[in-house]
Amino acid sequence: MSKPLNIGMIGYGFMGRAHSNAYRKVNNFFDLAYHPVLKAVCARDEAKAREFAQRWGYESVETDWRKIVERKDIDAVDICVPNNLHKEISIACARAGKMVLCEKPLSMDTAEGEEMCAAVEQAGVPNMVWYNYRRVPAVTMARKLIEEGRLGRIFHYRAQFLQDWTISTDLPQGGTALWRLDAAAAGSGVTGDLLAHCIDTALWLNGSIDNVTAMTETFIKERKHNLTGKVEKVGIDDACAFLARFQNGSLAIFESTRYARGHKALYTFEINGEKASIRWDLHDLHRLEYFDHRDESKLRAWRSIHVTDHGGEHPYMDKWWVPGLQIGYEHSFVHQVADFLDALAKGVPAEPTFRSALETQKVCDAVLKSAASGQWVSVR
Ligand code: SOE
Repeated sequence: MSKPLNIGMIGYGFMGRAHSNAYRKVNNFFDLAYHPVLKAVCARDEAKAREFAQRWGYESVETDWRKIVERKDIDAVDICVPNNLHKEISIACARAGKMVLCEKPLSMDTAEGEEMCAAVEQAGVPNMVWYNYRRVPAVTMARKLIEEGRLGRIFHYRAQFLQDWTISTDLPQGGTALWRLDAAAAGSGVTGDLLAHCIDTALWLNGSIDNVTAMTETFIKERKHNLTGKVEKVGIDDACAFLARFQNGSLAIFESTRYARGHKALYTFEINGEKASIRWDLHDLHRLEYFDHRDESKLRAWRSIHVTDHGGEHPYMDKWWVPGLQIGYEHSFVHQVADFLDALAKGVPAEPTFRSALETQKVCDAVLKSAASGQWVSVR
């Protein structure tokens, strides 16, 4: 019999749905010592919170997040609200002895992130940040191939995250669904929202980054603000590109924008090693492209591995359908919950912890600092 883990969810947007779906599905597919119980969802708008609770099966509703933190019947709090609220809620949860699962990015900046790490570590509460792309089976497999030494010495890391949803000058900033355009709520634009994903994956696959040089641009300088009703200066970066040097000596180039007409969520990375290369594309997320120079020369080519096989060789896939049948975006969240519950049972940290996610925050801060100064900036 698995033990209940009572969840309090704060926020009910896109990520509230992705995480709720994961909590509901996880025990249908994974054998775990715990099962999530959807105790309460919290949102300021009670009617909307009730509608969400009914749709996803939450037992109750709160309209003040502090109530979730105070409730004795909640073990773990899931924070799915804009970035400017992550710190206050996480620290309150830690002080109340609650486990914390926080949506990415960890915080508005490194200084806030440090406080959050101190709070969860002092309280000794399990904590994790939702960098879900690590749990796409093809991405997890990329890590296995690198760990096995198949690529040899790494020379290059290349990542992009391209979108096109903010090109219209009429799009307002601020408020529900549009807080990602408001610097006061988001902290930054594509750097904290999209490059944070690329950086988290890169640090996980290729180790630490030493220094960076970056450029950012805000193409639309003013937008109406939904909360004030006034036209206000836009404070976020619409696009950001940076060069980086990894501690292992490899060179990297990262690019992200919300102005790449035609691209909705094109997250890609490519890694070139001495012996082999790999590349991955979110739009084809169940495939891992692999080139191995050690192959017989007449057969040497990029192969496209359909990461759907069983037998433990293709990560997570033995938990799903039969070999050859693929899974999608939402499953990365199911895997992250499964790993969290498994780690909880074993009494070990679930990655990325707040402390690991702080490394991504440090790189984001260095990138923004470099873009402002025009200088190379050290991450340390
Ligand atoms: C932005 O459009 C966004 O939803 C990010 O906030 C998510 O983290 C990313 O996974 C997809 O794009």
